[in-house]
Amino acid sequence: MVDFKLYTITGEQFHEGRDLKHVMEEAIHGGSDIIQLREKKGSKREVLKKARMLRELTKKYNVPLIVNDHIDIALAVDADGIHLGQDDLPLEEARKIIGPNKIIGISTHSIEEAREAEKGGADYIGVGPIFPTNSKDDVVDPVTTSYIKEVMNEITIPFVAIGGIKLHNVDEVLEAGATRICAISEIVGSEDIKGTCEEFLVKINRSKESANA
Ligand code: 3NM
Repeated sequence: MVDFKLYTITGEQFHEGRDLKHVMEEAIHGGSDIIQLREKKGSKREVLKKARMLRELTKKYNVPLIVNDHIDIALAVDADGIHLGQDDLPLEEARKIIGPNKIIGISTHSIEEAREAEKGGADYIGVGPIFPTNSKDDVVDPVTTSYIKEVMNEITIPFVAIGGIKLHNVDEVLEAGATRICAISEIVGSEDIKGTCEEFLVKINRSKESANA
C-alpha cells in the first residue's frame, strides 16, 4: 500500500528562474515523501523529458513518482503511478492500461466521487480543494474541512488533503483529521523550499502524536 505524509506537486509558474530539478530536490531534502509531475501545457515530448528527469531524481532518493494524467508517459518512464481527475480517463480503463501494481490516485470533490474511487480500486484519493486556490483551472468551490470529516467516516483507502493549504492554515486541516497533506504553491513557490517542507512535517507529526496520545 502506498503511504506518505507530504505530497509535493510541480508548479513551475511559482518558481520562475529556478530549475525544476533543484526545486523538487529541495522538497525531497525537506522530507516530501511523494512527488507528482503535473504539467498541463507542454508538448508530450517536453512532459516526457521532465518525467525522465524526475524519475531519475526520485529513484535516487527512493521517493515515489506519480505522473498526472499522462498514462503513456507514466509507463514510458516507469513511474510509480498516475493521478487522474474527474474528467480524465476513467479509473477502470486506466487500471487496464497501467496494470494492477501501479498506484492510481483520483481527485475527488464530494463523498460520491470518493465512494466511486474507492469502489473502483483507487489506491488513494485527493480531497479538495479545502481552501480557495489559484493553482488549478476550473477548480470547484472549496469543499472545506467538513469534507475531510465525511471521508474519514466512510472511506478506508488513504486520502490526502489538497487545495490552498499553507503553513498558516494546515493546523485546521490536521485538526479535522487529515494525516497527509499536499501542496503546490506553498512549497514550490517558497524562498526556502526545504524549510517549508520541514515545517509542514513538524506540524503533521505533532498532530499524529497528539492523535495517538
Ligand atoms: N487539485 P495549491 S486543488 C492540483 O481539489 C489541485 O483536486 C485540487 O495547489 C483538487 O497547493 C489543486 O497551490 C491545486 O493550492 C493545489
